[in-house]
Amino acid sequence: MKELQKQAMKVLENNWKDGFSIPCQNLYPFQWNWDSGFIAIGLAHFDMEKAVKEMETLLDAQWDNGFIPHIIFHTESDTYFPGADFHCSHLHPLASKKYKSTGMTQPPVAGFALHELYKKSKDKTQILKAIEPMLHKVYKNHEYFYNNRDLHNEGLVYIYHNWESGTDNSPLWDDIFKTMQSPDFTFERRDTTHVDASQRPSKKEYDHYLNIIEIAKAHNYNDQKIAELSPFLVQDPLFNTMLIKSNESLLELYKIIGNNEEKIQQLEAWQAKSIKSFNEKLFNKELGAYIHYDLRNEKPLNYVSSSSFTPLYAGIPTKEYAAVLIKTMMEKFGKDHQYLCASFDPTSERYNPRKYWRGPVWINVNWILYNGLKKYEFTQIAERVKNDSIALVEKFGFYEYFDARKDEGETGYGGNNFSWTAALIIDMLNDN
Ligand code: 2M8
Repeated sequence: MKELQKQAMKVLENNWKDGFSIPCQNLYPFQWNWDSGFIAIGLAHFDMEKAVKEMETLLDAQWDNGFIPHIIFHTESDTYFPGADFHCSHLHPLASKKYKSTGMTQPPVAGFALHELYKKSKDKTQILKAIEPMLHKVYKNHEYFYNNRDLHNEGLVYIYHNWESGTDNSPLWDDIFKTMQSPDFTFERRDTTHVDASQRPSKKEYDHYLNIIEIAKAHNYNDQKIAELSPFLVQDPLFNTMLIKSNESLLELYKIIGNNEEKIQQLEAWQAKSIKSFNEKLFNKELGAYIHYDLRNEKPLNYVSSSSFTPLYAGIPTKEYAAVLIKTMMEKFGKDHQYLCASFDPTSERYNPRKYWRGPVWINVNWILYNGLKKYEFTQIAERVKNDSIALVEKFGFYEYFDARKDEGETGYGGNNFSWTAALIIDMLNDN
C-alpha cells in the first residue's frame, strides 16, 4: 500500500467520532451533509462498517418531509459559528426531534455515495441489505426536492442560500449580494481563529449569509415562503448535477433490488425532464459552459467556474457539448502553469487563487471532474486531474484547498488533515 494512502487513512481515523466524521478538527466540529457522502466513499476502501454508519447517521437526521440538513450538530462544541442556537431548526414543524441541525441543505450526494459503497463491497447481498432502507430515505429526499424546490416544474431545483451550494463564497454570488441590504450583525467569527482570515469570506459576506437565514427563520423555514421571499434563489449546475447523478444511482440500485416499479418510473421521469431542461436552460453557448441561473432576479449568471464542468459526471452533456466544455476548461483553467481545476475562472478579474471558493483547487470537485472526464473518455485530461490532485497533497498535505498556480503556492489553505481530501485521494489512488 502506498504511503500516501496510509496517511490518508490516518486522517480519516482521527476525524471519526461516534458514528460520523467531522470534516476537520476545530474549524468544522460537526457532521456536514456532502462531506459525509465523500468521506463514506473513502472509508468504503478499508472500513465498510464505518462507511455504512457514516451514511446511516446522516440519514437518521432526515426531517419528516424528506429534507436532509446541511449540518447536524451532534455535540455542543462552540468552536464554530453559526451553531445550533443561531440556526434553530426546531422552528420547522417537521424538523428532526432527535438532532439539532441547520434549516438548509447541501448538494445531494447520498444517492451516488450509496452506489459507490455497493460497487466497492465484496459482499453484495450484505451491502444491499444495509443500504436498502437508506435508498428509500434518499428517494424521499429527492421527492422533497422535486415537490418543493422546482418552482416552474422544469426539473431544476433551486438553492436558497450560498451555503447550500457548497461553493460558499464563489464570485458567482457577488451580483446577488449587491442586491441585498444586509444589517451589520454583531457576532463572533470562529473560523478566522483557526484559519488565516485572508483565505476566508469577509465580514460583509457573513452579514449576507446570516441575513438570508434570518429571513428563512422568520417564516419557520417554510419552503413556499422562502421561494417567495429569499433574496438568494439560484439554479446551480453543480447542485442539480449531484441530484441527477444520485437519481441515476437510485435507479440502478432499485433495478438490482427489484420490486420498486413505481419508484423506477418516477426516477426515469425526473431524469428525462431534468436533463432536458439542464441542457436547454443552463448551457451558455457563447461561454461554452454551463452556468448558474438567478431565479430571484430572472437572469443567467454568466460566469465559468469549476461547477460549470461537473455535469460531465452525470452524463448530462451531449458529445458535442462535452467537447465544447473541454475546450473552455483547457483554455481557461488548463494552461501548463496551472493545476486543474481552479474553482473559478482564472481569466476573470474576480479570480482570487488564495481565497476559499474564489479560485483555489478543491479535491472533491476534482474527484467529480475526474469521474466525469473518464465517463466521456477524455482519458488524458482525467489523468491530469487525478495526478494534479495527488501532486498537491503530496507536496502540501491533506489541506482543504490549494493554490491553482504551480509556481505560487507555499502551503495548502484552510483546514489541514481534511477528511474529504483524504477520502477522495484514497479513491483516486485505487482507481486505474
Ligand atoms: C465549507 O462551508 C462551511 C459552511 O457550510 C463553512 O465555511 O463554515 C464549504 O466548503 C462546504 O462546502 C463544506 O461542506 C464545509 C465543511 O467542509 O465547509
